[in-house]
Parts: sequence; structure tokens; C-alpha cells
Amino acid sequence: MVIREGDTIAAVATAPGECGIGIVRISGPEAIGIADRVFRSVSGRTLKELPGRRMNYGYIFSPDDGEKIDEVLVVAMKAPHTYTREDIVEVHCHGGNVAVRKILETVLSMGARLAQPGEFTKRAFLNGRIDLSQAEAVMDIISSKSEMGLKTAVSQLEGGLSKQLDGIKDKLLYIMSRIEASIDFPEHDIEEVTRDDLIQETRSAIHMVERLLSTSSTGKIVREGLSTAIIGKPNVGKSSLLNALLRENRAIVTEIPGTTRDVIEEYVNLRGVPLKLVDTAGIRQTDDLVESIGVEKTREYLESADLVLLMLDAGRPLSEEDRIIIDIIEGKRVIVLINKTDLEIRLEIDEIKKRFQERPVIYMSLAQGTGLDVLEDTIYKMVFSDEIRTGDAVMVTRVRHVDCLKRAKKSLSDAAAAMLNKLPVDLVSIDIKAALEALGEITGDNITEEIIDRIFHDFCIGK
Ligand SMILES: Nc1nc2c(ncn2[C@@H]2O[C@H](COP(=O)(O)OP(=O)(O)OP(=O)(O)O)[C@@H](O)[C@H]2O)c(=O)[nH]1
Ligand SMILES: [Mg+2]
Repeated sequence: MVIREGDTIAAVATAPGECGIGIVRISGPEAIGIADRVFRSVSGRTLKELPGRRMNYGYIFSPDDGEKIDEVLVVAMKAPHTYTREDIVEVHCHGGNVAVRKILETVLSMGARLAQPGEFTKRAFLNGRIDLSQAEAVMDIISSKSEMGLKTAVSQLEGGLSKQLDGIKDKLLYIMSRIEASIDFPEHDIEEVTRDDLIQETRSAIHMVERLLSTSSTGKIVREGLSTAIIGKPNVGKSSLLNALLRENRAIVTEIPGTTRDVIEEYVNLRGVPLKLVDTAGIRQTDDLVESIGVEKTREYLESADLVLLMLDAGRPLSEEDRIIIDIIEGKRVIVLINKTDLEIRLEIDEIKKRFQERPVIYMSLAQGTGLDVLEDTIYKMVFSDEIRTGDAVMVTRVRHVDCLKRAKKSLSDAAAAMLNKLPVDLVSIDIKAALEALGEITGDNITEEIIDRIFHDFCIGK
């Protein structure tokens, strides 16, 4: 274990605004010394003298004029068994902006440096307490949008993904050792039996990488949410659907066509799946400037949507507007919703069914509250394959990981092909090494400073 000697950093770890408590966090070799210069415990003892990992009651004083700044609880944690593996002090003061900011300023004036976003977690990684995928999981826990997202991130933090990668890496190291042993043979080639065995091993490694990759589309949705656009002509009930899924009256609903003029975006938790739900302005030709901008925006959202909920009105025949919309959404992942089934049916349902043969068509009446459960069920099943639904919590959630896995798979396929074609062993070993490196990038075994900086740049301050 190598602890890197860094400077001492400090930041506010709690969110701004009026609240019960605020926490200023300090980490580094001078953390306890700096805290002792501004903290007076009621017992009169310093943090250096007091036992660690206990809350100590007292006050923070201004070093300039000796004025009390706030009544606090302070905990000191000695390296190496801490979040960063350095000495850490946390000052728990009253919430709100002033006390917290004043204490941070005081700590900085004593020689600490303001931490960069994610710098505490970066130190935990650089000091070897967690690997890079676990560091990323910390951020995913903080920004998780559903229970499913939280569960996946916690499993990743516990090393779930790292363990699966270790299994693949072990296999590759075994293959490497066998190849290196055969290099010693005079003919400089792999023996027939060994070759068959190594091809088997490589294929099994490819299979393991593929299994991880197969979780990535669900993984991305679990982390970022499924971007879902409700599309339809004016007055079909789009905003009514948003409200029903949100279980609150978020969007204005009226009988006047063209009620929604802007795009409304809300997160909905659908059985653990986070939906980034977008209610749009009904698409139609219009002379109204505001509405036409809304319609333009709708088209833009449509472009980036993962899923389109196409809403049609059961009580009206298909109109020109419906047909234009049906053309626009060609090629997208679509669920067709036939709303207002409580009215007399005038929609050409057979034509719709024929047009959307492969796609789910769901009947609903938002006025009567029917069809919502079928919709929820259909979306859930779309997102989660059977395998993922029945457990197996390890999921690949980040584009960065997907990229590394794809590179590993490519190198392994090249290695297998080289062995089959009886190419020189050195070539095989180059490919296996490349695969090992690509997998190592996920956990940060061999990674450049630049990539590390880019990853931690997205973190929040104080974490
Ligand atoms: N009969 C009946 N009326 C409904 C149903 N769903 C919604 N409505 C009514 O249809 C009207 C339009 O609903 P909205 O949800 O505002 O429709 P919209 O698609 O958002 O309309 P725009 O924002 O104008 O594009 C309202 O008067 C709703 O009460 C339904 O299932 N049956
Ligand atoms: Mg609307």
C-alpha cells in the first residue's frame, strides 16, 4: 500500500441551502493540526489528544479575533482506515450558507486548499482503497435516479463489476503464461494440444466479455433513465398521461387543442426504472409562433428519444396530422397508445394494427384510468430481459466501460483467429496483452492522468 503524500484539502460536503446541519470535510496530513487551531472542545483537550472516530462537542473560533463562529461536533479519523486513507476531520456545524462558508474559509486560511470536485474520492483511488470502477460507483450512488440505479451502483461499489473483470483477467493471465512457456520450445510455436486448449480458453473469455456487454443497454437506462417522448396530435391526452404516470397534476390539461406549448420534462419512477418522460406540444401545422416553436422542439426531442409513446384518439378517425406523425417516428422504438376508448370508436384500429404489426398497441382510457398498468408492464419488459430481471445485479452502466469491453472483445477475437491460423505466438500474445490492458482501464490499473482527471471532473464538490 502506497500512500501518496498530498497537501491538505477541504470542502463543504453538504448541499447548499437552509438545512439542519452542514459538514466541512478536511483530508490530508495537516487535517488534524489545522482543525486543532480553530476548534475548542468543551473538555479542553485537542483532537490530537482525544480518541479518534468520536464526536467531540465544542466551538469553532475565528483565529483573527477569537470570536465564536458556531457550535459544532467534530470527528477526527486517523489514516489509513478512512475514506481517503489520509487523516480526515469532519466539522458538523449548523446548516445554512453562512456558518458553513465561514468555517470553510477559516480552515482554508489555516493552510488547507479548496478541494476540486471529487478530489476526496480521487485520493481514495490513488491511495489504492478503491479501484476506478468503484470510484465511479460513488458518483452513481449520489446521482442515482431510481432504486434499481442505486442497487446497481452499490453493487459496483462493493466490487461486483471488479470481481467479474478479475475472473476474465485471471483467465487471460493463464493464457499468457501458457503462451510464454511455449515460446521456449525450439520450433517457436504452440503445440497442437495446447493450441486447442488455448483457443477454448480464449473463446470462454470472449463469452464472459459478451455477457457483460449484454447488460449495457439496460445498465445505461438504469443509470441515466430511459428517455421517453409522448407524441401525438393536439388534444389526444398526452399531458393527461404524464400526470397519470407522475401521479400528480404537473401539466395543464384542458379540452382546448394546443394546450401544451412547450416541452415538459419529468423523471418518473416506473417499477424501479427511471423514465425521463417528455410531454410535448401536439404536432400540427400552426400559425401561432409560440406553438410552432414548441412543435419544432418536439421534433428535436423525438430525435434523441430512446422510446416513443405514440398517442392516438380512439374517438376520432385518423387525420392528416396523425399520418404525418406516424411518418416522423418511422424507425424509432414505439409503443402505440390508443386513448379515449371510453368514447365511441371512430379510429381505424385495424389499419393501425397492420401498420404497427411488430409493435405493442395498448388500449387505454385515461379518463377511466384503464390501460396504465399494461403500459407500465410493457415498458418494464422492454427494458429488462428475462435474465436481468431474475437477479444478476452486475450491470455495465457507463459508456466508458462499454468502450473498454468492446476493445477487449476485439483483441480477444483477433487472438483466437491468430491461433486458429497458426500465426506466430508473439502475435497472439500482443492481442491478449491488449485485451488485458483494455479491461484494466475499467478498474484503472493502467490509465493516464488525463483520463483520471476527466472522470473526476464530473464529481460533486466535497466527495
Ligand atoms: N373522454 C376522454 N377524454 C380524455 C381522456 N384522456 C384525456 N381526455 C381529455 O382530453 C383533453 C385533452 O387532454 P390533454 O391531456 O390536455 O391532451 P394533450 O394531448 O396534452 O393536448 P395538447 O397539449 O393540446 O397537445 C382533456 O379535456 C382531457 O380531459 C380519455 O381517456 N377519455
Ligand atoms: Mg398537452
